[in-house]
Amino acid sequence: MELMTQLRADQTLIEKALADYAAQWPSYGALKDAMSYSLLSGGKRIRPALTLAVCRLFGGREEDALPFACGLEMVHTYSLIHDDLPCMDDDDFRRGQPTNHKVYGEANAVLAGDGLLTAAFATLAKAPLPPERICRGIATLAQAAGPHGMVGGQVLDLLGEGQSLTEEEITTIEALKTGCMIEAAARLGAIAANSTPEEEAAAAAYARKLGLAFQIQDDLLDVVGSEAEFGKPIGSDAAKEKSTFVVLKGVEACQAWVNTLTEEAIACLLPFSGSDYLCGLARFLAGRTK
Ligand code: GRG
Repeated sequence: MELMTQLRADQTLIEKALADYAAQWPSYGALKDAMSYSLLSGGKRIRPALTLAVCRLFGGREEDALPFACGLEMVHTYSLIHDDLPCMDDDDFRRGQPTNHKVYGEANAVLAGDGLLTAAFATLAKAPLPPERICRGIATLAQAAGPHGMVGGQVLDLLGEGQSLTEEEITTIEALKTGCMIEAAARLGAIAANSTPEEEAAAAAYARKLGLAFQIQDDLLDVVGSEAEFGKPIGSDAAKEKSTFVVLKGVEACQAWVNTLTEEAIACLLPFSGSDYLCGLARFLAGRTK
């Protein structure tokens, strides 16, 4: 299937599954609305699409990977809600719409994030897989999302505001904050497919390169992107005096770096037939504008 056709089909599958999970949440106060507002508000669904694609690459069934994919997207959504809070990045817009706390208030936004984080693991637990693989999936996501991964990266990111960081320090922060979840997305697909350890390692290596390229592209869009497409004000990193790859290396060097990392990501999957979609996805993300 052509790249965009497959990506749209994956996004449609993921949207439907997420909406079905959301429909089951209880309507206590604003909780269901606040959780659904951010979960169903036009994310690109790159991480869950990656989970499905890696599962297919290694001969697995989409329906086995879908609960893993959706759970991971719930964790991603919680992280965006909390990241936007006044006590963190204090952002008013995300995906072109007011942020969760702007609509529902801070307490509801905190609780919507907490609800999504918890519901995520219940969702993984429902995967139609043997218990041992469900446990590996849960452990993989917990490792990536928690103190060893995204939460750790967020702490370092907040500490780094207003500081001039080295390339190594920025790389560590971004690998933890963004990279771990993208790597987990690939690993979850491999686990759902019951891949060999070598296959999972190759998918993880691809995802690490992809994750770094994704983050650099995000930094680039904050400088040279269009606010209408990016969905939030341009220049917010500079306003917060954040050390980013673009501050350190400049726009042109970062654009070249994204292209190099993309080709390195693709090289990780060359031994596997049927990797065209994932190769195309890497090139598509390198050219993304939102
Ligand atoms: C609050 C524990 C905690 C963590 C927050 C993910 C994160 C950590 C912060 C987001 C900051 C940010 C903008 C990072 C750049 C890369 C990134 C994660 C972008 C957002 O992901 P997309 O582009 O978002 O996949 P969509 O809207 O498509 O879901």
